[in-house]
Amino acid sequence: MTRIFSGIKPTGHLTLGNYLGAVRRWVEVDQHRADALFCVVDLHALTVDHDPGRVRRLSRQAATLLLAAGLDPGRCTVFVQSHVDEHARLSYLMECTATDGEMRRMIQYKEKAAREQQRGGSVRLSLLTYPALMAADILAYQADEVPVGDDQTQHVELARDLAVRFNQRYGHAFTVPRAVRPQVAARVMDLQDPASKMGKSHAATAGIVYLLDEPDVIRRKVMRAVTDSGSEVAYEPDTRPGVANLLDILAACTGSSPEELAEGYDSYGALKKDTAEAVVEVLRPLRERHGELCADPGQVDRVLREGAERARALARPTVDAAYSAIGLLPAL
Ligand code: AQP
Repeated sequence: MTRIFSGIKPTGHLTLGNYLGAVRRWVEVDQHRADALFCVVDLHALTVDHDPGRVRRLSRQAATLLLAAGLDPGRCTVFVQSHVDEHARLSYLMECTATDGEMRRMIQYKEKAAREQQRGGSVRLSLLTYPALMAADILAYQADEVPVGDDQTQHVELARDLAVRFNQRYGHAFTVPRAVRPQVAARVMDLQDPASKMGKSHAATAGIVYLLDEPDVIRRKVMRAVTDSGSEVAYEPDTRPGVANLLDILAACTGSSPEELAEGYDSYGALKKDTAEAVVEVLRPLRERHGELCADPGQVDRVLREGAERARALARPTVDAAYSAIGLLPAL
């Protein structure tokens, strides 16, 4: 059976981008067709300036939202990365397999390092080695597929390269994974800055729809979305990214194509109104279920405990074998 691994970072409240670009597919497709592991990758949240209490709260919230969105622990494994030591153990072997140049070429590293420096902060070493940990996340489970949005495909490519290199040097240890991207809404853009993706860790929040935003807040954010100077609704992502983003979001929420939708509108106002309502409706059941799960915290605890146990049992033999293959003396 195909094995899938994917993760979500507790660096902020989950957004519509996370949902349309990743989580919805995990729920509707991936957990039904494969042996799927979904992980709150909390170690990755420590690669930039962080508040310990906030990371803990966001980790819990992310896990609860994944269940609220419809991940079913009877069908898939939901767990927290730091609960399974094998991620950090294997990450070191990946650092010993990757080169400094490969890490520095990563677009996300360059962007985030620049952001940290602009803020006057220093760049953590773990930001540079982040892709080694991500490769470990994937390879520890012998994952065949990694469903990700556009922003993460470069990291999955590197994980592939590291798997191939390790296998060639030390004997077959890892499945070589591949990135799988959703057809629609692979990249949801910020409503106020359609040149940037809607990212949960961004400081300016007016263009970001959070999964737990109240319906009226969602409506306000969508109605205030930046569009373009023209007035005719057309799907032209390169020249009119603001309108294209709204059409992509509406298409993802309604299962239509953005080009077809564009033909049905003659004003930005009507497009925004329908987009806002579509987003509110898509998120409504998720918000309700989140409320129910918060009232029963024992249920989330149980899912995370059992998820970590299963993940550990899957990862340990692979990581032990990799330790031995690379030349380390097995513990007695
Ligand atoms: N805007 C987006 N559109 C489509 N997919 C997205 N994803 C994230 N944003 C969008 C996908 O959601 C999954 C989990 O994302 P993540 O936690 O790795 O990244 P993030 O939400 O983008 O978090 P940050 O902290 O805001 O990100 P950065 O690191 O960019 O600062 C992934 O499959 C991702 O592709």
